Amino acid sequence: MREFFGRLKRGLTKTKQRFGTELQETLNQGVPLDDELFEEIETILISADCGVEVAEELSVKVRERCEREGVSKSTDVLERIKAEMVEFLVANRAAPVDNTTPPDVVLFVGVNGVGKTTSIGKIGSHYHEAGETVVFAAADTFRAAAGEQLEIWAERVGARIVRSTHGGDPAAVAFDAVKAAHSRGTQHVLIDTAGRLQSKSNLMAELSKIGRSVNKAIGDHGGHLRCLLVMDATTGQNGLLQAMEFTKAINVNGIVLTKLDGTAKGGIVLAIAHQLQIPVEWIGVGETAADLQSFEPAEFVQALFE
Ligand SMILES: Nc1nc2c(ncn2[C@@H]2O[C@H](COP(=O)(O)OP(=O)(O)OP(=O)(O)O)[C@@H](O)[C@H]2O)c(=O)[nH]1
Ligand SMILES: [Mg+2]
Repeated sequence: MREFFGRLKRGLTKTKQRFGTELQETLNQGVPLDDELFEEIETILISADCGVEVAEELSVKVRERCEREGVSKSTDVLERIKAEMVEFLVANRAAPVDNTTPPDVVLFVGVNGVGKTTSIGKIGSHYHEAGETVVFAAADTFRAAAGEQLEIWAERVGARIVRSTHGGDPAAVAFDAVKAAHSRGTQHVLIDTAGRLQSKSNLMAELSKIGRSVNKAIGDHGGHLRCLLVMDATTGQNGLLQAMEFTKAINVNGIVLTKLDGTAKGGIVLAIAHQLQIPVEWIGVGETAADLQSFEPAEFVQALFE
């Protein structure tokens, strides 16, 4: 548990310096709780990529909470900011995964390079360590090296993998992986997809086709399809726009937010909650399997200020 929190804190160092430290320094000066202070708080929130609307909303809520709770010293405001941030994030929390009808089939989508394949490897590792069985489906048949990359993760993690030849039909790979899970009683099917095809409409059409194919495989034999959108935290507001392209085309159930260790703008977590209204399920705070953690609002906020 401590180890887990330590990694989270380390991974959030850049954001912590930008966000946590700046807020703390502002509030530690013992300044009056006036318009100027709440504007300053807003500015810091915006600079951490929370987005203007979230920054305004949070700042208003913090101010109201301070009044309600009779806070008179600026040094006591930080606890209220933390509380409002946690509340904001909890409101958008992920529903528990439906384990009643295995396999849990997860389609990973997102633009190229965001960390889909790596996240599948890491999440597979989490399940494996929890004693659960996993099969990977290499449904990115577009990029030649994609299958090998997933194969390496499968070996490392002790997962099975279903592959086809380069240029093969991704929907068929996904179908076969679900069938394989049925026949072996495997609990999780993690499906890797291409980040880039000839065009964006091709990509969206292919993802829909994979979804239909999985649902056909689930058929009478049971299972549950979810789609996780992988986003790169370092791409900030631009990444949000790209994400919206996906959510318009397909039904996305959750977000995997990678590379939080590489950005000082971890406020993007709040912007996602607000703009996409899709829960963040996993966050990536580094390169190793243990650096992909399930997202817990209270821990995340705590790590930003410790
Ligand atoms: N620092 C850091 N690097 C990460 C994280 N997640 C992924 N990466 C790195 O990001 C790079 C791209 O990851 P991939 O998993 O290949 O991305 P992808 O989405 O599968 O890319 P395509 O298959 O080309 O669409 C790799 O070098 C990963 O090691 C993270 O949380 N932190
Ligand atoms: Mg990939």
